[in-house]
Amino acid sequence: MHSVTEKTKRHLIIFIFPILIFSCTQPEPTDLTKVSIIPIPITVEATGSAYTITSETVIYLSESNDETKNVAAYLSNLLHPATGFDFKIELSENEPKAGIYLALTSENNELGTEGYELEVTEDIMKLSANQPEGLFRGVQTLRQLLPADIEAQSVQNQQWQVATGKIVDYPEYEHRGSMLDVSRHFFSKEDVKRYIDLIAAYKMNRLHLHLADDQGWRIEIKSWPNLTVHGGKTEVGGGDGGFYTQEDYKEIVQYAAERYIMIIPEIDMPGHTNAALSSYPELNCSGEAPELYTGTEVGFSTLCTDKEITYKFVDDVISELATLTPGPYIHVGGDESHVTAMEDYIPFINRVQEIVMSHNKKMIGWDEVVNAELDSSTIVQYWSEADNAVMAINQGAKVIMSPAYKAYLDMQYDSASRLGQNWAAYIEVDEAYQWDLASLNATITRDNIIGIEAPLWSETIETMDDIEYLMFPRIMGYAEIGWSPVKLRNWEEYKMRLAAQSSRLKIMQVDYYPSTKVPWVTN
Ligand code: NGO
Repeated sequence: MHSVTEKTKRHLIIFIFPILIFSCTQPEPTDLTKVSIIPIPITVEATGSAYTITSETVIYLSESNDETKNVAAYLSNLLHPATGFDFKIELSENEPKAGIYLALTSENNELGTEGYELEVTEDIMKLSANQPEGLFRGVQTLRQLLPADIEAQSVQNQQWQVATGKIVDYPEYEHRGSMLDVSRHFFSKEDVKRYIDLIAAYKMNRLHLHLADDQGWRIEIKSWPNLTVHGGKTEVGGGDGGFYTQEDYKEIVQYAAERYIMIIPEIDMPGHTNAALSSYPELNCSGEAPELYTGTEVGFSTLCTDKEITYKFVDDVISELATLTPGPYIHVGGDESHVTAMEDYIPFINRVQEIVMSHNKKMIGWDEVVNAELDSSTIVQYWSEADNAVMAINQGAKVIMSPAYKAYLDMQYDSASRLGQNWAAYIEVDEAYQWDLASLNATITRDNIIGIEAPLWSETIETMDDIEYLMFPRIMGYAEIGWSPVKLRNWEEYKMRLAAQSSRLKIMQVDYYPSTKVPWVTN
């Protein structure tokens, strides 16, 4: 199929021979179609030769603005530690003869805002896209085309070859993300940044932060300071909690934006609110504040839905959050409000939806919010009841797919997993991969789905290593489910691509779960 023609053979001799003389490392394979790329691109054509990045390589930009310069700097920072090269970044409106060329074009409509085209010859590596965002996604592909050692943080003495050919690639779904629960256990700003880097590597574009729950309130709200002073003090198990100041939060939002990832903040209500109720007695129907909670039960707390102060509170919180949030969404939770009567829950959600919209944001809620009267701009996150997702669609709302039995990153892989829960399912790496968003239910069709989100709830996890163990390798499969069309996805083929990622993950120091379902390749 991808036979090496006589011409490419000659090229191989001309180009690889000098390399063999000057270095003792083996050249990388030069068949672009054989390189493991996750998520799998739409089309890949190989031309059987190689481009080599050297200390002389220049990164050229077709247009110089803050965003393109940012992508070029990101690429240069990515390549610098392992290569040791200091890349010059230069403007070149016309295509240069050699080097790495990041070009904005408007020639290819099918690429949309996130798509890219990568053309590699022996002389030039040309990445083109309609938007800087597409260039950024393309850089993630480029990264996987280089030897795994490119991820090393110290200089590696080897050849930096990329197989020649052409890739055209764009996402299936607009919304591809993960959720991190920073409430049950608090994770530092640095951990969140690493989380962002890890999902960015697989072209995800959303990070939903679960910022408040029974066990902790994690975002500074200046008009209600006790939420963090008191409500952020602890976490599951009784350890020190923590919270993000608004400055920290802005830094996270900015860091994510530089990687074309939208932060979606969530304040869960009216249930899952013990930390808030414990911080302000007036939010309780009894007028008395409960103790802080460090267990893992759910469904026991509720805001007092018929007190006016409750809506003042919600409006203040959403107002500050909306100001901190450049993206269009505020997530208001709405799940498992088991101690809120349905006749109180419905008007509460209706009113909260109005508040969110009054701050020019769109509401997202867990699937129970379908019991209320949803605005057509509201998005429903399906996690528990398919019937709720169907009700959402019947109300004209779009759906984010996070069915717990398929997409929850906190589910154990199997009964021996050292972390996680199993109330929804055990989710092995193959189970996590082998499903299609638009085929779970006859009513939840492609048109009604904006994408996928894989939530990582943190009842059982405390450190970045713990996060990585539950996250990897499943997150790579979820990224592919969101990015690649279903007709290109097949477990038997995917597991080989995944297996080939193991040295890369090791060099990235990702503490992944070494599932026996995957024939891991260790160098
Ligand atoms: C449920 C619950 C969360 C738990 C999680 C654990 C939703 C939307 N509400 O998902 O509070 O942390 O399960 O898997």
